[in-house]
Amino acid sequence: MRSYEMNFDGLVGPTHNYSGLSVGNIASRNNASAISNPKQAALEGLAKMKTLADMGLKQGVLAPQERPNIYMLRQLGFTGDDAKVMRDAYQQAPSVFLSCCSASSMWTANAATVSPSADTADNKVHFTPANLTNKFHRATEPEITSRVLKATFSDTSRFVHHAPLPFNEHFGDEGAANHTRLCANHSHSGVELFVYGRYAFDESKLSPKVFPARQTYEASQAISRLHGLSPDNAVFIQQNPDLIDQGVFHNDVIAVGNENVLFFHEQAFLDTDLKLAEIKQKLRADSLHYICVQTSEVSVENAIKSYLFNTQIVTLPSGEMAIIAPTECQENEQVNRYLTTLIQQNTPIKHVHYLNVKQSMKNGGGPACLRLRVALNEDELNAVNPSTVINQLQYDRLTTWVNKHYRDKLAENDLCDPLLLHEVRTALDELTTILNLGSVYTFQQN
Ligand code: SUG
Repeated sequence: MRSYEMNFDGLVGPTHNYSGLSVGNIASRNNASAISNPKQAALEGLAKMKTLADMGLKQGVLAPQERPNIYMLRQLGFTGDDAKVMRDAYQQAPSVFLSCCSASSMWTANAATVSPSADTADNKVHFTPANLTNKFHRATEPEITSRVLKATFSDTSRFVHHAPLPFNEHFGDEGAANHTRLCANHSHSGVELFVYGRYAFDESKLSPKVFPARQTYEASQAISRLHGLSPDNAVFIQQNPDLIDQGVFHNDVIAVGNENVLFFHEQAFLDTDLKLAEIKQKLRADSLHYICVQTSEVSVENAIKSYLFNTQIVTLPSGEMAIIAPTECQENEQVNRYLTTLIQQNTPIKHVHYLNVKQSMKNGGGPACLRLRVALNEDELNAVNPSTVINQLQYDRLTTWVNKHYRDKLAENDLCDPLLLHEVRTALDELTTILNLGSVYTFQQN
């Protein structure tokens, strides 16, 4: 049976804003307090999904979350009606309030880790929502993420949904942003690469000094156990801690894989040669392409600024691969030169497409951050909630929905406008009908 990679992009939520919440993520910190345009952000995201669908790729969408997160603010002691909760929180604890307004669930690379049925012991697709413990604004995502994933992949005979790992930094898990799968092609069992930033239970090991390592070795190991992977189809690699300290807060900022291609910066990992040899030995694929970018070709600074590695490498229906890059890669002289040369070389990557996702990029989220990869065989594909699949009809409906409900300007003090919460709930209520999700939101259940 044929298998495909399907990308599920996060629909940008109506409160998309710049609050500088992510220490270690340079773009997020640099754009703190900038005025955002949620409508443009959501339309850029939808245009990206439509472009990939039009290229003949399987494309889905995952719903955003309800923000401001009134429930969390109440849990933290704010009382009264919703308007009072928002006003008091903004006045008394502005940083906490802003954390409860983030639309960060849009970066679905952090929604979960997914292992395809070709790799797992029970031949089912396994999902573990990421606990995202390192950042408070992100640690509030997993519960609704889990509901959205279950509403998207509801067939329990094919899809297994695990609980997030324990909510503790020892098991800090950032999902697929630190997970790549290599395989001869998607129909074959593969080798899953788990990239972690530190060891939680062994302080003698190397770890970053300036910025946090969000993913632990122990978390990656737990996911691989839960998903029923055998030691033959998992490889654990430590991220270079010096790069985390330079702003590489997830592995997908410095490496990306697709089928038999691993595209990475020479400084991305520790023990690189050893790990590349282990992958080769476990994969047993006839052809494996390691595309290692030298520092002399692209500096780490330019890689971070342009998000060269936060690109998506996709296999086109023709069998050739294309790289989907943010326009920042085109605008960066060194990176543009590199990509122009890359597609002429003897690798499967033959095309480069530039997409504008600037609203997301300003928060440190490139094309690859916006998507969750799910490799599915034809039967599994048919079991996906069809309303979450992007085609012309759903694209048109979602575009109309965004234009109807989203603001085109959001400054910090707009976030405590009680009308905003009303707008968000009205929009999300309508969205659950468009995507046929059922009542996934808490406000729909009360
Ligand atoms: O977790 N930014 C996100 C970006 C996530 C990118 N994802 C991947 N690399 N896969 C983060 O740092 C910024 C929000 C703010 O500052 O308002 C933010 O959460």
